[in-house]
Amino acid sequence: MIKNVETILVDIPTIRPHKLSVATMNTQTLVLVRVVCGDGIVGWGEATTIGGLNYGEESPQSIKTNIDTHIAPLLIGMRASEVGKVMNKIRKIVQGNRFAKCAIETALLDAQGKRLGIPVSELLGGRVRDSFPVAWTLASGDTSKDIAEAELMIDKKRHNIFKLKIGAKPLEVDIKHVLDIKKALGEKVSVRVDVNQAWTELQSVKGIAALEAGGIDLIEQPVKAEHRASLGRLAQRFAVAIMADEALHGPLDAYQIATHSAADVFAVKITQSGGLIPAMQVATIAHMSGIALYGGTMLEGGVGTAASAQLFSTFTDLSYGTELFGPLLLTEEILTEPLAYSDFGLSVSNKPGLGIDLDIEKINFFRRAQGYSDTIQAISV
Ligand code: MUC
Ligand code: MG
Repeated sequence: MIKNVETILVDIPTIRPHKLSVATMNTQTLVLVRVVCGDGIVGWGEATTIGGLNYGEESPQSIKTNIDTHIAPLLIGMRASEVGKVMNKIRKIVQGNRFAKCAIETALLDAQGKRLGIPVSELLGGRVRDSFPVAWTLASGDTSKDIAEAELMIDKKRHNIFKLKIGAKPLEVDIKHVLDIKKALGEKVSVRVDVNQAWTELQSVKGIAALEAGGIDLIEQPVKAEHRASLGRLAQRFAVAIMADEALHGPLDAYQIATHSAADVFAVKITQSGGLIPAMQVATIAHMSGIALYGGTMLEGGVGTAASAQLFSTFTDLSYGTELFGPLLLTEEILTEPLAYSDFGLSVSNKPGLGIDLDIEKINFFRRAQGYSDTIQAISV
């Protein structure tokens, strides 16, 4: 039986300002969800977004409020082992709120994996890989700082795929920035860009032509999410791969984008899809339509990143790799044992559930004071 659902806002500074076209992040607010079950098992979930309401239509505060007020009461007393029934009830009664639903589903799957003694990947049909490449986002806003950062990552064998955040500056400035970085890093690394919807279709035609000629491998969400026909025209016009990110809010969008041939690659994100199961459906639609996959992030901390990793390990195609670097952008680790990054990739835990333990003291230190309870107690299972 589900006994208790708790949401915790944890503010962790980033290692440097992270500049996107929609926001500059100096802190990331993790929304952690802890589900306590009658059999003593505890499941953890996370629903992190980027920059308050800058990126998506859910903020850390709205996720917390909506879980506490509207979703948690639906769960209490239901059988924790019946994950499908619980999520079906939530999806029928609660409109929208994909990020909040993702956190709950993650926590239930973590608990169920622990109950059965198997990793979440095996609840989702089984992993086909134990590790995968992880890209790093260069977003300091300064070309020479970005080059130095990339070189350090290559030396440390941490990353050799780099995504550059552009769209906030004039087109010519952004293009020069990207091509200077590509020239400095050379042929051995993959350089990609994420425009985060900042360009019009005409700007995109100009920008993508220059980026393609300069050897850039992937163009992520150049135009507004709702301008699907534009995205499709760009995908058909250019040989360089065009990826849908913000346009992809779960299986229905995936189906519509696929039927309109409006992208070459999908950035699959568990929160944006509304949970691990809908994200798996997004991937299935991609597989069936010949669309390639990339494992995306909303810059989650250890919990959401571990959950994404469990899911992405089950994808038969992951040809563009992943960007599951969220915990590495933060100054503090909230897991007792950090996720295993090495050899330009991430190894997926094969311990039960998400395969992680949380550092309760650390969480209590960085937890946002909420008026009614400043600390949470460790629960031993
Ligand atoms: C996005 O739009 O893809 C992922 C990596 C990063 O730096 O920002 C996110 C969001
Ligand atoms: Mg993106």
